[in-house]
Amino acid sequence: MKYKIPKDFLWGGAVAAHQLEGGWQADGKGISIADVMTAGANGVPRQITAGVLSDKFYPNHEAIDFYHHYKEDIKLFAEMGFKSFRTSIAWTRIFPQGDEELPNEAGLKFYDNLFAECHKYGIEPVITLAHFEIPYHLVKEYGGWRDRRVIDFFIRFATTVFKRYRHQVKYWMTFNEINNQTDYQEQFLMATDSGLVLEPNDPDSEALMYQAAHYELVASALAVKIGHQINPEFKIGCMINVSPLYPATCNPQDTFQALKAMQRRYWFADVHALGSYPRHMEAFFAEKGLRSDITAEDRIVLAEGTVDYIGFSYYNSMTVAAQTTNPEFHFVGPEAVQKNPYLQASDWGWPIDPLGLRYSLNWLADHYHKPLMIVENGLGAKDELTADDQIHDQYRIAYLKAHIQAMKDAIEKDGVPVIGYTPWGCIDLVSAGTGQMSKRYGFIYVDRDDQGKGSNRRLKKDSFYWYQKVIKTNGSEL
Ligand code: BGP
Repeated sequence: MKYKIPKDFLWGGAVAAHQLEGGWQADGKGISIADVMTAGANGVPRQITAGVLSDKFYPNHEAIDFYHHYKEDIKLFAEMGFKSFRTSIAWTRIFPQGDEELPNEAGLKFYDNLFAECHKYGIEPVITLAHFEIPYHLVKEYGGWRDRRVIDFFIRFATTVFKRYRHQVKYWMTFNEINNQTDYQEQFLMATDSGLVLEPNDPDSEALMYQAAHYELVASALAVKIGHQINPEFKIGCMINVSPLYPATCNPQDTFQALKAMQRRYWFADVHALGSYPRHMEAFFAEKGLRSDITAEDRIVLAEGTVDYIGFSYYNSMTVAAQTTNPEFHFVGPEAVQKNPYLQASDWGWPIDPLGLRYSLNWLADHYHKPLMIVENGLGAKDELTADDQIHDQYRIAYLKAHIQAMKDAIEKDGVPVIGYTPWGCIDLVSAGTGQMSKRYGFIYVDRDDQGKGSNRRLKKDSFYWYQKVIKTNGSEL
């Protein structure tokens, strides 16, 4: 029998609470790390301010006001034929400060309503627990995930929502792109992944990253265990950013550098899926003298709380070359990354590589032998609105078509078990990396600009009708 995209395949779209909900103070919501991130631009980093400052613009505060538009938006997703909708539960709607004993009922109610609206159309919610949304109070008072007590606060949050939505939500993910912080020199990635707000070149950043990541991995494993007790039907996954690393040349030095870079970026998935640290990381910690607080009890938890599936984002591949300054082949970031002469790039400089998605799917299947879900993929691009309210986004269709074809090849020719595809930003939203609205991913256009001005009206792009057909034909017509 020929391998095919399964009949119950979870076609859909993905977003995150802080990038679209707005309503940053609605119904008792607290301030999250995303609420203190200013707008950046292409090549201009976002700043993380010390609290909310009155003279700064914070694009996530209002975002696209999904908080008040969700019924209209879900109706549009249903019209496209979505079977699933990936979003996150904003931690600060449920526990505004993060360390309270009791949850905020009004916040819980919002997600009751949101999930009911999804189910009205047969749309399965796929929920991320932590998507760059740690309560700012935990950042300020505890220093984010460097503090072991944050595990308990996270578990209280996870347990609360697992219980509340045990009949509404089946698919969960713990930490969004937990491995972004591999680039520990990038302040923004440390803040969004782990609530670590550090000075540039902080000499402790590497050690702090491994400590924070460990506590997150323990929290994730505990959540998996608790979730399965609350509802054994739950499918709880991890969420890894996958950008496969290619060697710049066939020089063994570059090839070995690429291998070490893969190890250094993807060990997080080993812990999530296999339940223990890979030996190459233990050896690396020993060699570097990095001594995190990792207890024997933690190791048991990690082994007992392995994930049910691997959720991952894929936007691009990366290419690396060995550096004479790095004879041990440690992957230390930007200086090793090269331009790939075989690939075009997006306007934001992200290489476009559909075969890299097939490569990633094969690599993940070989390593983890678990179902895979592509929970983010897409092209951030500038859209132009015509005088008669059309958006002819052929470039987006071309990108998605090539990537879905690559996914189909992986399923049909390579036998990779893929259970869903939720392209990123199915409705235009605030970019995480730049804070821009003009970096658009959606099938649905939202009339709002980088300064937060606009009517917020929703319009269907050409890609809306194209994706509708893809879903309707279960991927046979692209
Ligand atoms: C991932 C994040 C998303 C998202 C996406 C696109 O890293 O999980 O939150 O925004 O990338 O990135 P950007 O918004 O920077 O274009």
